Amino acid sequence: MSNLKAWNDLAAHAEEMRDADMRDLFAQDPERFTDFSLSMGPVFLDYSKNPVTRETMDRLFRLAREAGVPERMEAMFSGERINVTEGRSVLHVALRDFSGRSVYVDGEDVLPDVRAVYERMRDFCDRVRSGERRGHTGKPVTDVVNIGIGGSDLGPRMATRALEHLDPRGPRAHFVANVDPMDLERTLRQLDPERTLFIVSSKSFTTQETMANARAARQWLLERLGDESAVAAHFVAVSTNTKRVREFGIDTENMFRFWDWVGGRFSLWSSIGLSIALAVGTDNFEELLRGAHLVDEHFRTAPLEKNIPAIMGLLGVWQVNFRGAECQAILPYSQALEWLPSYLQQAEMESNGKRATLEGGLVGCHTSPVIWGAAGTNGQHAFFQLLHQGTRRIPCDFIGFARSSDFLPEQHTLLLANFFAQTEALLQGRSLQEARQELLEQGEDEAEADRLAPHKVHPGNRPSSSILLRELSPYCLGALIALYEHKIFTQGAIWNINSFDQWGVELGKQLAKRVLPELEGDRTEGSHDPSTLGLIEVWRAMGESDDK
Ligand code: G6Q
Repeated sequence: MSNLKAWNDLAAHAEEMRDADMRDLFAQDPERFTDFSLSMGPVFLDYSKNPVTRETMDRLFRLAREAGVPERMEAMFSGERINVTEGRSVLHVALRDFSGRSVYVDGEDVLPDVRAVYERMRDFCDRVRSGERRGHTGKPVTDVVNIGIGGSDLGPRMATRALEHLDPRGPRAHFVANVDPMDLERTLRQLDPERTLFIVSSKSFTTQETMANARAARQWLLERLGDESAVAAHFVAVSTNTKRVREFGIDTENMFRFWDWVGGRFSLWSSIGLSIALAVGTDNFEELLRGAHLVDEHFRTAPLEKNIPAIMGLLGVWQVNFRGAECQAILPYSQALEWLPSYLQQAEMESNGKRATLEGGLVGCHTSPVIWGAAGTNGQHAFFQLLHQGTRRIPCDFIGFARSSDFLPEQHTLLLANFFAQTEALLQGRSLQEARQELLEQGEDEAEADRLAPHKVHPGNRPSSSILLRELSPYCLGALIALYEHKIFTQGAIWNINSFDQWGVELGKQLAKRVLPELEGDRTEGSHDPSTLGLIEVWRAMGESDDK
């Protein structure tokens, strides 16, 4: 992409913009907020607090066109195998397609199969939730445990935590991911085996952590219910791998399928979302899909100039490649979205943390920034210090819901006051003179004001985007997640990388398999680097010693 004309034009423009101050840009242009904001359905994006001008945006739109973003988007929606390293289509959008169109993979419409699985899922969830489908001893299900990791954990976990307040009568959802036995132990400790349903969620059904936790959970259940036939009532599987599910001992009657064209980190819309549907109900789950579909249609049809996810992607490219940003903060002003930063960390960094181009060359520019964040207002009392006064300028996404719930609505207003005030403070900052004046007004003498004022300077001119959604509903949440999915898509297309494979994750899976037999045995092979070899030896010694 650095050989594209638009890329070089942007580089030249970035030089001109190097010292641009957003406060001046606002002062010069009374229409700035109107021109640099967009609304679509329940979504509103304000990107006016980014260091861009009309010219910047025009050049970014040209870059998107030269890089072929619209064509790539069409290739995705039409089922082409755009995941070229795994030879797969990328069709999570098909899972939430309510348009009535067909979606073809190898000449076959996939939607009838999608609907059939979805109907089975609906029927199953409705029967569990109504108490019709019970446990082995006849008791209704009160607790659901999703055992999965990565994409088979973070999506369902994030969405369930965001929405579970909608149906307090639904079963409680628990999530076990880590192979650290503490994760499973802490969860099982709270559960009654007669009332617990385990969902083993794994696309491959070979993932070490998930299989270990699933085996241990089955053992726990058998020890308590004492009957092999209890497994059928208490275990279901979500996977693409029927053979492995059968080998594990789960009847495929109790299996919910999905397809290789659904990437792990994009799979919450598939039967991987079973825990969401069980916790909040199938109508709410469908609303989640509908919200995402709204954004899919927008992404596919809106011109780039009005296309919210495309603009989010382009702003990121501007920040990373032309303004030197190394990370991106995700700041949901919603406790319900506390898992969103972790979820987006995977979605963005696993998708676009790549250095090989589609053709196998080196990408030649930075790709995904480091994604991190936490729910506001908690973050304000922790790392916001660095956002305001640190040496780096970190682009921030502020996310909030306009409407409050019925519980303490005035406190919701307080939450949003913080949201808006933070974006303003990042923009406006506080000058040395202002800081000094304030100190004098507080009664400090001149010398003390001079001494303290530099510590109170906030440089301001720090970038943020604000996403305001109408309310914390499944529909709005679905829309929000899809916005980020398509932002990621846009950036991957511009960087000319494959956003849909994850070879870096695969390596970890292989390496652990190699080390395990050595730890289980009593000999360490010489085939490690000296540090790894040393660590294994120290581990053995520590384990065997009686020292405190
Ligand atoms: C996601 C990744 C990865 C994956 C996990 C779990 O896109 O591929 O996070 O979801 O490694 O894999 P399984 O679902 O196959 O257990």
